[in-house]
Amino acid sequence: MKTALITGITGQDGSYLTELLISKGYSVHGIVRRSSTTVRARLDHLFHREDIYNKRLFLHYADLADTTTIRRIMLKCTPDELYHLAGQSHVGASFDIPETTCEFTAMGTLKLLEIIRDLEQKPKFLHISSSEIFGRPDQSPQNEMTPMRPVTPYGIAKAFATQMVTLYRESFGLFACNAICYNHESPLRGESFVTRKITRAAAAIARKHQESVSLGSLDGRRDWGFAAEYVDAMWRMLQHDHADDFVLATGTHHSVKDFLDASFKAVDLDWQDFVKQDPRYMRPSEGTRLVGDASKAERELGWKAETTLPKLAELMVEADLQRIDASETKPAF
Ligand code: G4F
Repeated sequence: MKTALITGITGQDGSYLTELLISKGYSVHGIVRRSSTTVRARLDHLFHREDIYNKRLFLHYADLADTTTIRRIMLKCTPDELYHLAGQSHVGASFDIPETTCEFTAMGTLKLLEIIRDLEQKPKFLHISSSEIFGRPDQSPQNEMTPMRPVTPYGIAKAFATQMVTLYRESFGLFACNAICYNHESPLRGESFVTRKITRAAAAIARKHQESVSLGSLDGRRDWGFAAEYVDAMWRMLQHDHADDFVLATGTHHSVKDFLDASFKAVDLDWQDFVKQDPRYMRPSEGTRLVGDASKAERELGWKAETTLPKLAELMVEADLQRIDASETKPAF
C-alpha cells in the first residue's frame, strides 16, 4: 500500500485527491491547521466510514511554518508521495494580506523542500502552482516555457515557489514537480471564488432566498475546468517516469459574464436582472489572457480536461440547489 501526505487536505482539491487516492488503495495522511472548529465538511463522509478514518485516512495538526512538526510527521508516516496543496489561495485577498500570502505560499513551499532535502527516504513531491505566475503574458495560450510575469502578490509568491521546486529538482535531484493549474472549480469550491459565488447566488435567487449578487469586474477571462479532473492529473504526474512541470488547463477561456450566463440559464433566469457591481470586489491589478496549453500533459500523461464551462456551471448550480432543498427539509432543532 502506498502512502501519501497531503497539505491542504480539507480544501477542494485535497478532498477530491483524498477520494482518488483512497480509491486507488493508498493510505492517506493529511496536515491540518489547529482551529477551534473540527468541522471539515468536504471530508465528512470519509470521517464517518469506520473502514477508512484512522485506518487509511489520518489527520495531523501542523502549521506550514512549523517545520519541526512537519518533519516529525514526515518521519512518522514516511510518505511515498507528498502533495503540497496548502496556502493562501485567494488572489484578491493577497492584496490585503501580502505578507501572510508570501509566508505560506512562497516560504511554506521552500520549507517543505528543505525538509525533503534532508530526508533519507525522500517522497516524490507535487506543488500546486498557478496560472497566476504568468500574470500578463506575451503569448496566449501559455505553456510550460512561457516566461513568468506575475502581477499580483499571490502570483509573485507562486512564481517564487514554482521556481524553487524546479531548482530543487535540478540542483538536488528531488522528484519535484509543478502542476501549473488554471482555474478549476466544483461544487466543493470555496464560496468567495467567483464561480461558486455565482452558482450559489443563482440557486438562492431561484429559490427566492436572495435578491441579487454583488460582483467585481465581469470582463475578467479565465480558463475554467472541473477540479475532480485536475487531481487525477496531479496523481499522474507523480506516477510519470521522471519529474517535470505540466500546465493543466482546458485550453479555452471565458469571461465572468459567460459564467453568469451559463449559471443563470440553468435556473431559467437572466443574470442581468440580478447582478450588481461593487468596487469592493475589484482588484488593483489583474492577470489577463490567462488560457493554458495542456498539450504536454495530454501527450505525456494521457490527461485531458473534459468538462466544458456550461456543463461545469450546470453541475455546480444543481449541487447548490440540492443543498438549499436539503436544508429546507431538515428537521429544525
Ligand atoms: O474566482 P477568482 O477569485 O479566481 P482567480 O483570481 O482567477 O484565482 C483562482 O484561480 C487561480 C488559477 O488557478 C488560482 F491560482 C487561485 O488560487 C484561485 O483558485 O476570480 C476570477 C475572476 C477574476 O477576474 C476576478 O476579478 O473573477 C473576477 N471577479 C469578479 N467578481 C471576482 C468577483 N472574483 C471573486 N473572487 N469575487 C468576486 O466578487
